[in-house]
Amino acid sequence: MTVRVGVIGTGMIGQDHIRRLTDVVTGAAVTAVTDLDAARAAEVAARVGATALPTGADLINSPEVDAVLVTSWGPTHAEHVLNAIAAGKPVFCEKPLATTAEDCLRVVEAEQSHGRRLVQVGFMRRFDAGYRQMKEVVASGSLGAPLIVHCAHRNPTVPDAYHSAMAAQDTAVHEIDVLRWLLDDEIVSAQVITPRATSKRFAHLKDPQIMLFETAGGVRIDLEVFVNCQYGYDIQCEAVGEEGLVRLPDPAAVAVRTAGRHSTAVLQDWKARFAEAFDTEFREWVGAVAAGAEPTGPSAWDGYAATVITDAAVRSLQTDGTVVTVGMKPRPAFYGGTA
Ligand code: NAD
Ligand code: ISE
Repeated sequence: MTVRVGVIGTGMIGQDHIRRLTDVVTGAAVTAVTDLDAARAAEVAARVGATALPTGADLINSPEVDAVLVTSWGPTHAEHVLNAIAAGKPVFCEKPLATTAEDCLRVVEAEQSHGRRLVQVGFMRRFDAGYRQMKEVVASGSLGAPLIVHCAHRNPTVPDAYHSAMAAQDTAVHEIDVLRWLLDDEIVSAQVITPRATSKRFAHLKDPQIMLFETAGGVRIDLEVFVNCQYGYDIQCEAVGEEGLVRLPDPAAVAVRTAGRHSTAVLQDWKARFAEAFDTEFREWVGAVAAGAEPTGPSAWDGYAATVITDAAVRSLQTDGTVVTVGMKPRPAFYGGTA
């Protein structure tokens, strides 16, 4: 069976996922698209042989659409996801699930009322081969109990529109999701402190930031978010346990020796760094939809948890680094697991 996917939002990541669903993943076809920019939607539709529809609601209710991909702006996600649940269609939503905890809970409640999982949230790191290997090692118990996780999330630069809260909401949110999953543990507090700001930034931005998280099990996480580091897109993660440690591998790159130097290139953006993770994420999602099974990737609950934890980090940033307790609701049995 070919899964007929409708895409809401044909901007940067929407077009990349459309290419992925069209050229990389088997078993899927993009049959409908929509965008507030109708000309852009029409251009993309013509390129892939899809129909351009006026609105997200038209697309969700179209008989040509089996499953929905939401790649519009964050504040619009909840409405489209709720409409997809109402139509009983599987929906893949790029992060964030919603920009407020209240809207995330609305999705969680609607999905539970529907009675089975329909929603997957686009936290792609869970599909990265390196993080998956790290999880196997942590889960095997060979390191003993995890104690500390050291992380860094560095982007070369960000545009003017990026503001200080986005360090948590847009950037650290990936570590927040992947570390809950890696440790199978919940984050219970957040603190954000700011060292001297780099001079290579827009004046309004606090960059870098150091984020400190604590889990229910007592693991301490330190995360450097530095979004104007200049030199490249660099993701580091090292989990220290009682009997050893496990480190995220850097992407494979040839080593060059010339002119008295030995060097390897550093990637420049997240698209290249997580390209294979995105491919795997969509392969597994399409496979589940085609089989009529529930999605196995990050759930609506994970989307809610990520938003509540980033809210706590932003509150800490705005209160000069106070330690903020994460006010998360109890996890419903519907979502299984612990984190
Ligand atoms: P973008 O601005 O390039 O594209 C968004 C598109 O959605 C625009 O064309 C806009 O006109 C359209 N749009 C907005 N609201 C709409 C609506 N209600 N109905 C129809 N079209 C609508 O943005 P982007 O960089 O592609 O980001 C889109 C989403 O993807 C964001 O939520 C962002 O956080 C997420 N994202 C995720 C990752 C990741 O690493 N997983 C990376 C980048 C972006
Ligand atoms: C961007 O929105 C992403 O999601 C990237 O993965 C992240 O590295 C970047 O900092 C964000 O701005």
